[in-house]
Amino acid sequence: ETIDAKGRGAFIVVEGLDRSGKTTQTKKIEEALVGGGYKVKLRRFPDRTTVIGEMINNYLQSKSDLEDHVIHLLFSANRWELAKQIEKDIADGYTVICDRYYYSGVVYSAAKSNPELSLPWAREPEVGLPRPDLVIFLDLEPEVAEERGGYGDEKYEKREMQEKVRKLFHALNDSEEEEAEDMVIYDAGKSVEEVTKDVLQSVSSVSLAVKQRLHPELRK
Ligand code: NYM
Repeated sequence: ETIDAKGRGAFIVVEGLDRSGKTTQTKKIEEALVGGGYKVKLRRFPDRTTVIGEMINNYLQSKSDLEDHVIHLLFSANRWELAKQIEKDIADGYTVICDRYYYSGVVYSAAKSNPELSLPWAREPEVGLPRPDLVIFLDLEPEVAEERGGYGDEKYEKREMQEKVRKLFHALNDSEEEEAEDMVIYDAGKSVEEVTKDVLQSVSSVSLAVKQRLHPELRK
């Protein structure tokens, strides 16, 4: 059966700890999909090219200090300012592969252990953003991440914070929330080739399902 060229693209998110190989795997997914004849667009959050993205960048590089709720809302606003474009790309048939999304948004903020910024509070500003068809979580022990040449010197790139982030990603995956339905966890401690092989299995089946209209609409 021929596939309608006007079908939408899939929305695929790659999540994980710092140094888990997200950026490498995002590129591998892109190569595989392009090779399979899909139209692909890559995105990453934070998108540091916008005015809001610049504020986030200054915060991450400790050039500015922002109150916890403020930086949380800026990360969210950075997604909202690009949400319509993502929806448009998907409707135009592009498969959008996104390096981090609101799963990082929720988990990194909640990992600060600010009693006024709980996980449920952190989720609220994200409600209504386009929901991915698949979220790949690249799981890595913080010890292994450190062996991979250590973290950079941006905010959050410290062992203690990474441990909390990892716990919260797992908690989200074990929760009753819809985030849990979307997430597939892969062991990012394996070689790049092995991780790619694992990841591409999920990516291929989701891309095909979307192409065959088995996932009819992009959800919110
Ligand atoms: N981060 C990323 C957040 O705290 N909230 C968010 O919503 C997003 C998208 O930004 N340590 C954090 C996680 C990372 C940092 O990301 C920069 P990257 O992928 O290193 O550019």
